[in-house]
Amino acid sequence: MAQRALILIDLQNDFCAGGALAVPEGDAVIAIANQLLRTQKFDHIVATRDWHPAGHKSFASSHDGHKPGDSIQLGGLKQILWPDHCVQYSKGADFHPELDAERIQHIVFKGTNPEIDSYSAFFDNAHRHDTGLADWLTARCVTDVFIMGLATDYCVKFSCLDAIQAGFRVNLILDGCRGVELQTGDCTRALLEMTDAGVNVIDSTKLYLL
Ligand code: VGL
Ligand code: ZN
Repeated sequence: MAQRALILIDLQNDFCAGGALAVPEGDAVIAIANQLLRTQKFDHIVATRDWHPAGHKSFASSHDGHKPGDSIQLGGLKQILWPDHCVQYSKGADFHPELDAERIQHIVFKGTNPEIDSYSAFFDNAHRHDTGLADWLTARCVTDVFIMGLATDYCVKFSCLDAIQAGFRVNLILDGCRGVELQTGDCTRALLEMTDAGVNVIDSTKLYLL
């Protein structure tokens, strides 16, 4: 039987208020995640955690003369430099304290290679290292994934695009997402890219009708 998975992207302290890479209104999605976690609508629940070693090359602090928001070339790819965030075992890398994390069955730790960033739940940004998530889902007969979290214009977007490529039916839970919006319009452009690729955009309230 076709199975549904909820995939929660990076619901971690550093992306919420007071965090190192706080996403505007990031905290607002925690309550939505909790409501979804308490429904019986999903057969499987997965969460990602951004999980960088200290000195990760996506950190501006790892590059002399650069500041957060700058772009550089890293391993042949464009890399936006970020403040130090989600450092392994730090408080900032923990799930938000209000997230009802008990029902999460599988956690994907990403961004662990210091040389390359990894926005997607499925692959690093060069598409070389596979996190194994697609296989994990396929082994459980998952055909439909429901994705929400932080941030719309980075980890959520790349996770949705990779999920489409991997052959899943992909639903983006829009009210469960917030974006960094470094440039005005980034979230809108990300949404267009996702819908163009075949992502279905829904609201969490619609899930109760499934
Ligand atoms: C993210 C920037 C850097 C995200 C992670 O979760 O969207 N963005 N690392
Ligand atoms: Zn990161």
